Amino acid sequence: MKKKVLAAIMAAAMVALTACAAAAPAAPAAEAPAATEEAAPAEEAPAEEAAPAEEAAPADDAAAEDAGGLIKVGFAQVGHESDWRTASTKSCQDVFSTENGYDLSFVDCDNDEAAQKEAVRSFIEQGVDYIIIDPIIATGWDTVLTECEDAGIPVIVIDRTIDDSDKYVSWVGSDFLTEGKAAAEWLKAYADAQGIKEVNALIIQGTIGSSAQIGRTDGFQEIADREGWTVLDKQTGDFTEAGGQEVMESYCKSYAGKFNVVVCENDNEAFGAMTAMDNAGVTYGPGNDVILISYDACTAGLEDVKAGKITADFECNPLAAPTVEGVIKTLESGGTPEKEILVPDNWYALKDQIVDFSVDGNAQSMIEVTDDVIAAQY
Ligand code: GYE
Repeated sequence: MKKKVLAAIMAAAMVALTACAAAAPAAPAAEAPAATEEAAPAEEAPAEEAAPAEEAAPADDAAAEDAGGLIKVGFAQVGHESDWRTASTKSCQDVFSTENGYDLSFVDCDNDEAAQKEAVRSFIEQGVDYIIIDPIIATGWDTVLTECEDAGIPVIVIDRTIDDSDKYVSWVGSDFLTEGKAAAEWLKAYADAQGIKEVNALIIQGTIGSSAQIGRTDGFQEIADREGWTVLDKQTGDFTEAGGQEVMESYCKSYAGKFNVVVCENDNEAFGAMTAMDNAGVTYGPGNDVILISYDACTAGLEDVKAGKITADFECNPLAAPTVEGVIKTLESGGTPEKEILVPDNWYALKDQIVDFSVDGNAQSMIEVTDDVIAAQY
């Protein structure tokens, strides 16, 4: 997929993202709300007293009146599986608040694809003005997006991509393939600098079929193939700490003494993998048995980089909501937003683990993790 960066929008988004990053402390995943439908507006319009039949408002108008002039937005969120997700939810709830002129109907879909489609259909029934979807998996969307189109409700896709339908106005998210390639290109440069000749890697994947998993796995594998590295195994940890721990426990038994790189496709999986390696007596981080690579770079992930546990962390920025609001404002004023809007990411390590590398010929820079960097992170 070809990604287009719209300089003007991104410049505005960067200001908003920076402000948001400073303002939004990360909440631990454990504190994430359970799968509930929050802020669902009242289903029925208050009955207008003795309104003559011919003046009765149709259902859609009644719904609009309910919102009291607010813009009604339905957001079908993936779930609450990670620190990243918690930050994404908080960012959307902050941006699409009543004070900002929105009536947000938020559904935590608890990583359940069927529940996510149900949520979208419930938004159509409610007659919302806009639907935001963070698609759990990348395929299976055309039917429900056609229903949104038929209802005249614009859909904005956030974070993960929809790969089998183009019936949405805009997608706002990160380039997961580049994240995967960046992790591998960094590893190549770091291994060379350390005189490490062989790479025997284990990968703990995200939710299979999600575009975040597909991009990170494929990007890493492409460079691994080019370099002739051995990828011993790939299994999913479903982007959760418990999943990461379970997969790593089994890897520690099956591949004892055979691996020197572990790639976790998000920080929460890395937290679980570290517990499993601790229990198995495997050491990780700079100068130890295993080079541990992770994605997301949430606050707790960067703290583990600082503590010399995660060797390098490849960010995925969850604060896309201000950019999504920009898309809605463009639509409200009759404009046409960009179809694809990229949220930029950064790569993080301690000073001694920072090496020069490029991705697709583009030189990359890394950010040294310090207390100030951690304090400013989501
Ligand atoms: O990396 C992970 C989350 O879709 C990019 O989903 C997101 C991923 C993120 O659960 O932590």
